[in-house]
Amino acid sequence: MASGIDAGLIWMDGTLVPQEEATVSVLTHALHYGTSVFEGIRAYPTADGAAVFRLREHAERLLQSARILGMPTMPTASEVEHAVVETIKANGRSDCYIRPLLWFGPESLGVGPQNNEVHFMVATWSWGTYLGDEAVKSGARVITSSWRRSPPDVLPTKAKVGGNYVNSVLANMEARAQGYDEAILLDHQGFVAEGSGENLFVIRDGVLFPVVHSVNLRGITRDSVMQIAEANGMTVRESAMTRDELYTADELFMVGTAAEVTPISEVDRRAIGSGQAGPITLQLREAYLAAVHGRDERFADWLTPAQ
Ligand code: PPE
Repeated sequence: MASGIDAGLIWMDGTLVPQEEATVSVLTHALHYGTSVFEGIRAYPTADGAAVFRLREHAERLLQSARILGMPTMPTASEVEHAVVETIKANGRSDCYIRPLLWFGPESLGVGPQNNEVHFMVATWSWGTYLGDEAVKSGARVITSSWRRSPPDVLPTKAKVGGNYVNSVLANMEARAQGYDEAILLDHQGFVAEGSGENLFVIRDGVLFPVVHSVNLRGITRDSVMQIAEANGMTVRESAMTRDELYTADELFMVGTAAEVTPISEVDRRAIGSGQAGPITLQLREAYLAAVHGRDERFADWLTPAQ
């Protein structure tokens, strides 16, 4: 089966196998009902070789997602970390995206997964800028989606469950079909939630406002950027936001493992600030990239060697 992704060796239930052999049955429960949980992690080259960024936090969030979905068995956080490091080592890549996935298998079909086994894989591949090099340089052009973020009594929004991501897929497809880079989702009352795969930050009068909403994923990049900004002397104030407050921001940016720190230059055809990537945003992007590449000693604890 041809894939445009070159993942090399993939960790499948305890062994490393070539990508072509890392396959599942079409009767896989997760394929029919979205009953998988996943993580997105990155490894970066550092002066001491490949290092995984905030591996423990990602492993723990994966297991929290599994617990939320009610998976009866799962690896331990240390087993997840081991699998990630072994997969990176086996492929000899120092710069890669890492996708651990737990899913209900093909042992039975029907909505209830009581008789389905939980499987575990880790794949790694090269993944450059998430929204394109142009978005990083000049700022992403985004729209407010007509799709709303699911409320927490409909889907467990704190969990990275496969099925939840249909919401993100629809929002992202809508934005791309209209020629934009990404979609921002509001909640059912109109408050800003997050991007289809990113958390949002506003800058106003030199103050950093991480957008807060109870339906958002507890982003690890968001937490990292907040800590970096504080360590660099910025005032950081988590804040709920409305759509109009985005329009009048001095600067706006998105963060995520895949997106890293991506400036936003336009929302709903309105220029943000100067209509370019904001200067403070670009400084924070550089500071984030310094931390993930091991060039900032203050954040050395965030790196796990993988070589
Ligand atoms: N919100 C959502 C909905 C989300 O999917 C992500 C990550 C974030 C916020 C940021 O979380 P964190 O990575 O912990 O900072 N999105 C992942 C999936 C991207 C994809 O296309 O797949 C990611 O960035 O890896």
